[in-house]
Amino acid sequence: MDNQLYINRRERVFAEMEEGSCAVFFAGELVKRSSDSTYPFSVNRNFFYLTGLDEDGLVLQLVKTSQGRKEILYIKEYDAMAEKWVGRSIRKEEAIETSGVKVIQVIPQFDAAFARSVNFNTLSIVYIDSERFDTKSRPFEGETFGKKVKDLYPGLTIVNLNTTINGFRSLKTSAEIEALKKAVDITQHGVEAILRNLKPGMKEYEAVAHFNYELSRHNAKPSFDTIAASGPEACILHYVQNDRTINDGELVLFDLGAEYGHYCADISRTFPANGKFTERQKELYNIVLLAQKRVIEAIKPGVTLQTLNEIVKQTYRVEAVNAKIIDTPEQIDEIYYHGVSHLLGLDTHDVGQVESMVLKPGHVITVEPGLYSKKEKIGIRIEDDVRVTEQGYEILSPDILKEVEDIEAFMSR
Ligand SMILES: [Mn+2]
Repeated sequence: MDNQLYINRRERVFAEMEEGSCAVFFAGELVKRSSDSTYPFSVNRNFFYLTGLDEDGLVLQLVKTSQGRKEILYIKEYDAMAEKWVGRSIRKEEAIETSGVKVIQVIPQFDAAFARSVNFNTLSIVYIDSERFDTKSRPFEGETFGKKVKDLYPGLTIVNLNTTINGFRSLKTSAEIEALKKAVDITQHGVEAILRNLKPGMKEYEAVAHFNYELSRHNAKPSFDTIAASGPEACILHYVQNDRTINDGELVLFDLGAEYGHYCADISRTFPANGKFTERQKELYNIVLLAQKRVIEAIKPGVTLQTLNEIVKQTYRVEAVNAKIIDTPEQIDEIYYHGVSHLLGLDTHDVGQVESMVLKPGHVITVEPGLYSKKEKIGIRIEDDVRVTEQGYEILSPDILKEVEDIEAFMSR
């Protein structure tokens, strides 16, 4: 993607800012794992969205005054020793080329530069980007920065732009759709590798290894911890132990995805370990598939996620009772206990979602009904990634096997 994309996105942020203000965004820091090792760096997705840059420590500052607009990017100082040990950091020319920001300074200058811009530009508002999902987790850099500014400059107003940028991110451009399709395509390679190798007696993690191998081959990594849940474990929604032996006659539920260029695929499939569904497994599987198809067909602008979820429940109230999975429609919560959709993008559970969210062209959502019968030791989930278009929908993952006949035919090869 060329840098005009990022310039445009920052323009949208500027448009939200008052005159006499600045906005600060952080790429994030490396997180300590143990001793001298750190977790793999994961860039703040809003920072990446605004700059296209993926390196720890970077800071973006946007200033809007009566004199005009200024963009400054702070990168690492050249450090010969660090380059020998951990590799080269981004150079000024590369940062300009990728992000389109023209003024580049080094990170140690940021504090003084921020103080100067507050004093000399007589700023009254500082915009931060602070996200928090619970009260206990480690604060992100935007939150820490906001607290510091409040402490040092009690007269300034702090405004959080997180929801605004999340709103921008929830509507995808065609370049983003292409990136998602690429992630889905790699995921399909991984799923087919699983299907070629799946057999009774193997450990769940062995099946996952085939998936991971395909991802690595395509320079991708998993979007999230892969779920490979056989038999009764499939009733646990986020089962990631993956250390059980897969038995003959069981179904195996896979929930997985490739992340490519930071865009995340999220696919679920449920396969028979020995390559052939039993009649009962087929019966349950096709109920989930029916619900999934009904939901997909209902997707168009104006529809809410709640309505989509209701389609799943409506289907189960009839079909699950007919199939005697439950006795009465009221027992549906025992066999289906999650939502059918979430947004997808730079995050697997992408930002910008609220319960009552109304679909618009450009939204990309998952469609993932599940059905979990503890009694029968069966868990089934079928998940595809779908883009909302002007008229309706486009399935981004149309070629990943999901019909019973197609799965069985593929596995018998
Ligand atoms: Mn999902």
